[in-house]
Amino acid sequence: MSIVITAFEHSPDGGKGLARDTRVRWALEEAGLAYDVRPVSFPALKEPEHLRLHPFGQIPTFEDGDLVLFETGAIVFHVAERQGSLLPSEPDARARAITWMFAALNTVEPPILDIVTAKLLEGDKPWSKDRWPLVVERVRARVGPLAARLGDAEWLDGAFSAGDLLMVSVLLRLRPSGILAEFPTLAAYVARGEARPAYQRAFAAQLAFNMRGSSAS
Ligand code: GTB
Repeated sequence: MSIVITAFEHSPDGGKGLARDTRVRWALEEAGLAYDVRPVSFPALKEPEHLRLHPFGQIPTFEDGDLVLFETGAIVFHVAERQGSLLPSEPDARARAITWMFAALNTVEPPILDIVTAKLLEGDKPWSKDRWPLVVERVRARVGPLAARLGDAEWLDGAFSAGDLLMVSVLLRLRPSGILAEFPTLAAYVARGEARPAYQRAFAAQLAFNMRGSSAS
């Protein structure tokens, strides 16, 4: 059985790696698991064939034989459980790494997504300028304590884990706003994540996927 994930047929970011298939690709690369990618167009996301895989009509999904998963947290967790290196085997360390997975997705990602919403979806609203400082403050209120906890450590809790993979993936989306650069230790943490060979392979794969069909010069 081979693993198949879904990705945007053409990601709106043009291959900057910001769509969520990148974190799943990264986990699969860290785990050394081969996978194929099925492109899905925006209209097809909401059609019955895709809704059978993903009730909310989104990417990414993960298929392995009869197993179908959605939600990047669940997919990364499944990959980590299947192949040892992304979660520690010692039970307490494993529980702490899983805690960081939840923290990335439940606590740190929501205010960061609000930045994207405020810029891309609400930027033209008359109240957008008034709301912006509040949105930014809510991000700083999450990212500041995260930076304090990380300190000068390489990773959040010992060796690199699925918690770091998700946290780096979430923080990457802060970079265009300039807020990541306000926290140099976190910016360096993200850079360490991006420097991992598995991330590099995942990024290159999603870029090539998004560039397919474009003419070479
Ligand atoms: N909680 C889910 C998960 O973690 O898997 C969220 C999945 C999700 O938001 N998927 C988005 C999607 O399918 C793609 S990643 N959206 C289509 C829809 O909802 O109809 C979000 C995303 C999209 C585009 C960019 N970009 O171009 O920069 C970045 C991130």
